[in-house]
Amino acid sequence: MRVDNSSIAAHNEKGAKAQQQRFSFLQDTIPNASAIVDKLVAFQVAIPSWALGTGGTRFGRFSEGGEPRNLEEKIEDVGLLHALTGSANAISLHIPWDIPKDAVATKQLAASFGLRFDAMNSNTFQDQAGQALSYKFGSMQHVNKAVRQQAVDHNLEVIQYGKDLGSQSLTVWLSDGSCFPGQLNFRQAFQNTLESLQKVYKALPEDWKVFVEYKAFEPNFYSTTVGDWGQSYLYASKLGPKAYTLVDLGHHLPNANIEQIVALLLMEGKLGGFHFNDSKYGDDDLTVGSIKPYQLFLIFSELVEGMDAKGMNHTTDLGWMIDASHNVKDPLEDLLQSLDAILIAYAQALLVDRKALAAAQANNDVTTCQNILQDAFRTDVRGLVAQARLKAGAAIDPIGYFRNNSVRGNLIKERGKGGVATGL
Ligand SMILES: [Mn+2]
Repeated sequence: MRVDNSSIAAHNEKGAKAQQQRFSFLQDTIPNASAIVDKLVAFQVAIPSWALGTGGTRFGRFSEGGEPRNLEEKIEDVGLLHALTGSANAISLHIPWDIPKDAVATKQLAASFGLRFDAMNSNTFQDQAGQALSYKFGSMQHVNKAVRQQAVDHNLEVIQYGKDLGSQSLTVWLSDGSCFPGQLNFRQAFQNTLESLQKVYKALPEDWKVFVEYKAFEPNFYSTTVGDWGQSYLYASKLGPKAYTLVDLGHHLPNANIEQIVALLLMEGKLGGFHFNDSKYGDDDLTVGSIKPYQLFLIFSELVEGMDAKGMNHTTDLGWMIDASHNVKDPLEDLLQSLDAILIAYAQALLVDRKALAAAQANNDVTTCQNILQDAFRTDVRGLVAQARLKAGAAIDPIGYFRNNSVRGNLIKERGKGGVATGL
């Protein structure tokens, strides 16, 4: 389904007066309110194709109904998110779940919603029907050269699909590792993985980037071959200038200082992008900002400071993506909340008085340092984010629109109750 502009205009008309009051108060109290709104309008986040259906656990899955049944419907759903928020102008595909039958038509469909194709994702963490060799004991790290080559060939195929769609990056997340001590020779596993990644890197088009995503544990529970940012940084450094580390917020051990990791990777020019989500325990795939909003703000604060120090473009110089898959919420509502949380944290980071913070740091005035950050974090910037949506022609209140216009009900009517998105 497509959201028509007139229904958004009708929705906004109802909320216009309250929003105007909210924004004029913010303009009076925040010196650069309009400049922040412009930055929020420009900021875009990619939606992964696998977040559009209800997620599951190994215990069960409870379908929401009206879920996208194919690639075209996934593109429609991201088009819907983009129409309602103005901040989701890209979709990230996963191969083999999203193989386009006709790349030209797929590209045209996406463009009709104002969407482009973000990073392509390969999959060597599960076996596909008819696959010659198994990834049970890893893919790029595998002791058998033929398995490693199969994983390389799959990634080359993913790059080709991406080229056809106009994508410019490949994300490689490997589940490779071991479940028991002694199972793996760590150095050999690293070398095998590096050699495999080098073959993929060689096939990368000139204007592409490859993101090496790390994860501390799961599905392997003793060692992971790309287990943390240090290991990812090693691979990315050895591969070359087109290789970067990708930070997925849920892929750290508990209490990791992610903001510091981000600051150092940025400093070294090796931070490629982000996967947003939140967690209480591990890789819980909860909505970004739902558990630890202050951490999200601190991460954005480092990103803004670090990117400004390097003269980077906030919107285009890093890859921004949500990576979550929800069990108990409507997936589209969850993504609307995610986009909102990301923009709120970004807006708060833009509020930080950098000069005052640098002066307080130089004086070892720890109390003032903390106050400067918390002043920004405790500012209610929701009116700025809503103003950005209004300016972009999107909905002041996306979830309000979604519910009042019975979007899920219409999707169920169109697609049925039992549809399951591919890959879930
Ligand atoms: Mn991820």
